[in-house]
Amino acid sequence: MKIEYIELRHIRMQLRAPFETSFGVELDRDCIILQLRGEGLVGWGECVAGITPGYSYETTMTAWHVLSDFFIPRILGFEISEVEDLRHRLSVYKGHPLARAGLEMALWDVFAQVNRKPLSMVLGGVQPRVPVGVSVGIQKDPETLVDVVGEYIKQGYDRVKIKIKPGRDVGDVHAVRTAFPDLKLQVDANSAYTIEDTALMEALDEYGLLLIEQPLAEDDLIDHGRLQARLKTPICLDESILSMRHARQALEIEACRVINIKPGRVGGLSEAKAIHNLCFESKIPVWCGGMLETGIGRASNLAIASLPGFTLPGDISASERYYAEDIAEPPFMLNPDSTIDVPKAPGLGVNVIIERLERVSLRHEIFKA
Ligand code: OSB
Ligand code: MG
Repeated sequence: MKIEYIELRHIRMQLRAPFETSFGVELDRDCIILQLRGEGLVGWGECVAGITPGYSYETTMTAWHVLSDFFIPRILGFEISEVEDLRHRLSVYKGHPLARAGLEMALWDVFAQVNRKPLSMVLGGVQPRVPVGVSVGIQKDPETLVDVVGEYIKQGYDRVKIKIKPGRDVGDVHAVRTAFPDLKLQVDANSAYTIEDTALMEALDEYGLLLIEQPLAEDDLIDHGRLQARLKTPICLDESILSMRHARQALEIEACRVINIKPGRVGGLSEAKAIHNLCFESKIPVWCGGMLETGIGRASNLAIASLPGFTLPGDISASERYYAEDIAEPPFMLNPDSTIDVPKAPGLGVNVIIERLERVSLRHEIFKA
């Protein structure tokens, strides 16, 4: 298939509620939506790099630069017959996994449509619906947090993740655990601690948490291994795992017992699948993380989360939890058993509403072969 046309759009979507993590507060969500055309078909991708380098060193602007100046020229006008061709052509460049993954998603969408199959089936998915939870940002105080968590439980979420940071950790966990003794509860520190905080992690270890996500720095597998040896609670790595090799090495030194797979962070769905396969063989449970995606990225997350090793609930919540109006239809709804259905239509299986997309666009650029 010859890649004839690629369009980039920097969009900004207003979040229904501010989302606070250890690296900052987001009031709205920026990302890049990619449209790729070839063989008369249109594929969509979402690059999840945000406006600040808080989660990753990549930002919406660096992703725009790397996509338009380096990645797109490597494939525009070229014959790409499978996703591996794209990966190979981009392999001359280092890093920038979020940018890479956005482009790869659009290509997966087109190829799945060529085969008239839903993306989940093309990836090897087996689950028609996937277990999901909700990721709750840091709130004004622990009382408010308990109210917010209670509201999500009422909506039907049976697993809740709360964000923690120094000063807002054991107290918040204590409050939520006391209010909801049987809740499947987990925490995410987004790398806000160091090995010096081991005593604090040991305190969290007493709350029956499902897992503790990314407590230490992203480039610190060794100390994660030391910390894991001291805890009953599984450590789950997010930011530390950028590739299949990182996953293998993390498991080898027992730096974690669970992995959060985000296709963006690892450079695309292919690498995400490879990490899943490794973990599946090693009996390491995985789950699909989220980056506050629009309906496009959410459809892709549901597709990968349908693979058999995704046994823990993902950070894939209903569309209405994030945005008043999404750019794709139909919206994803929560089932009463805390699951979301995997799209069944060919490709990503969602319809992008162009008029809504244009309304949230800050900038767009078209590249033609
Ligand atoms: O660390 O998992 C994270 C959102 C943005 C950046 C990083 C993270 C998150 C989330 C939100 O936790 C998950 C979601 O999309 O619901
Ligand atoms: Mg995380």
